Amino acid sequence: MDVVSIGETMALFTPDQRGPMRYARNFSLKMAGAETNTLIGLAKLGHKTGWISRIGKDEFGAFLLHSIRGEGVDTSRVTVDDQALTGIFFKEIRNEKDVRITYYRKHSAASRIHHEQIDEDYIASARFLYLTGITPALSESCRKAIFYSMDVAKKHGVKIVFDPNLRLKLWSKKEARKTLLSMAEMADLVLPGYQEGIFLTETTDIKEMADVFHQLGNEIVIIKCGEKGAYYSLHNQSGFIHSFPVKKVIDPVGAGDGFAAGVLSGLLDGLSISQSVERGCAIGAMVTTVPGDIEGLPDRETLEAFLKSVDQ
Ligand code: CKP
Ligand code: MG
Repeated sequence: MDVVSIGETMALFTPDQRGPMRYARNFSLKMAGAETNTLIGLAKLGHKTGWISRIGKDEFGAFLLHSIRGEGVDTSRVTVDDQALTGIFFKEIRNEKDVRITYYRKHSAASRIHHEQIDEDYIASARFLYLTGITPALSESCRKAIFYSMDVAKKHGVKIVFDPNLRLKLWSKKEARKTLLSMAEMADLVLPGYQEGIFLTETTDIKEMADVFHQLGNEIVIIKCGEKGAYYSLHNQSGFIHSFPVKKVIDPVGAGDGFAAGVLSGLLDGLSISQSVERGCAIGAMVTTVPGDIEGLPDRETLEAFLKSVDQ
């Protein structure tokens, strides 16, 4: 395995028309979950990825399993749970700056992820363990499973990559800050968005922000600045990569996960940090140009073509 991840993926409904969802009558069904968005992005680029999760023994669970497996992600460590249902959520796009998410995921099958289902050998076989701050917000058993998986990764020298993905609809600021900082302390690479960085470090200065993460123990810090680009910092070097222009942003959700896929793919290919961040920015941009979280993730050929088109 190149990258293994743990988290919840849900059936996603988006109204077929823009504007308040109360007037929507027709919805499109897609799937989304930060962790599988990244794993699928990596799989499309030819990397070996595996997903640890729980789904309900229901039709949405079957839909997720077929789709994720179909995208080339290993699902052999996904448990089918007959005691709870697969979570669903709605994405209401009023305009590209006003996207509203409504979750129906409380007590979902994935919220029952348990440390006893985490296969030590499976994590040990990976180069990277990729985690987000969404999973520990789902339940106490999820939080335990996440910390257990990080202990396993540390024991076997597997690098931990952490995207805080702050979701204040799932927990309080106090709980979120405490848990996300403890996760960050165990990570080798952190990928916060700029606003998440402010929340966790209480500074708006990007260099100071990176230093706080370095002091927590992070070797590589990459701060995502949305349409501006991304700042990266290692102990002995830092830099800023400008984002790629896109004609029109259709749906910004999932860009961060695409970015993570690009960075990880670059590192797996042996690229430098700046080149890896550049690949992250390219994929993040591509994801925003189509509706849905995974539909814009490129294969190698599409990525090359995109990079060539912006070069000209
Ligand atoms: O930070 P991003 O916009 O890249 O993340 C989006 C994902 O997992 C989305 O797929 C959704 O299912 C979620 O974050 C979530 O649980 O909020
Ligand atoms: Mg994010």
